[in-house]
Amino acid sequence: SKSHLTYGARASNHPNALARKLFQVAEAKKSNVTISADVTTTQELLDLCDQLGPHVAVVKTHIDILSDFSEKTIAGLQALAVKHNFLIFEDRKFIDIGNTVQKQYHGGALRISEWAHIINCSVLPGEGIVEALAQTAAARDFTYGPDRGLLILAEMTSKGSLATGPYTVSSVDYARKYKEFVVGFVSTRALSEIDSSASSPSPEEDFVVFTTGVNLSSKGDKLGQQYQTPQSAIARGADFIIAGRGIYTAPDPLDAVQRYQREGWEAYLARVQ
Ligand code: 5BU
Repeated sequence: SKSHLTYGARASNHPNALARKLFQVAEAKKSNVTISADVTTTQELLDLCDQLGPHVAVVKTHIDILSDFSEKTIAGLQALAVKHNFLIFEDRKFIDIGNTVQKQYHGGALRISEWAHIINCSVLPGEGIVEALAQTAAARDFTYGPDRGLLILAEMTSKGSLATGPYTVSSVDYARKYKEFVVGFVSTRALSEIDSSASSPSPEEDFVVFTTGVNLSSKGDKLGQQYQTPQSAIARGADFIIAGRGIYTAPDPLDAVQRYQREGWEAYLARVQ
């Protein structure tokens, strides 16, 4: 695992353009925070991104929960991503046959491939889903540049999650097989030690770990969400911590995001020392 190295060192060595950008942004802003911006109107989303943007590396969206998604949503998000130097991750969790996910990723009502730097998918359908999304991203590169990447949903934070065991191992196998497009995982820990019958860790591999379910003031919610702190997530291997309600429902979200930024950065510095 490369998790003992600084983001700067990982940025300079990484073969994937999007992974390099992620690490560069983290280093430049001294932030490994991803805000999960789960609000339901365009105005709330853009206000939140403008207010918290200086303190986060990534904004994670669920674009289908907006009641008023439009061209304004996309244009606004893209402008704020440039203004505050953050990347956009649409947490769409694609999970279908290749032919369907290509249509869900590119075009449709949401036009995800146009504005989301990062997407994620489950490998429950098998490796075809990864290949299909990679093809679509490659085709779009002619227009939108090489800055598109996929995270494989290797584990989930909810109670009783079935994304464990052989499912998680296959997630790692497919990430290694499609490493030009797969930048890493959504998981609760680093997975680079996994050595399976289909794949083994290689010395140069450097998958980026995003960990959800991060909250400083709660242990979980009434619907099965389970939380850990920034410190514990990063000690377990998270490169980017994802927090939603812990930040945007705090009495003062700006103060909260700065607290997550500080704790996340201190935990990172402790890990790379
Ligand atoms: P919260 O408000 O910090 O609990 O929001 C967590 C976000 O991360 C929310 O958008 C979920 O859809 C997302 N999530 C998660 O909570 N757990 C997972 O395993 C995955 C995504 Br994958």
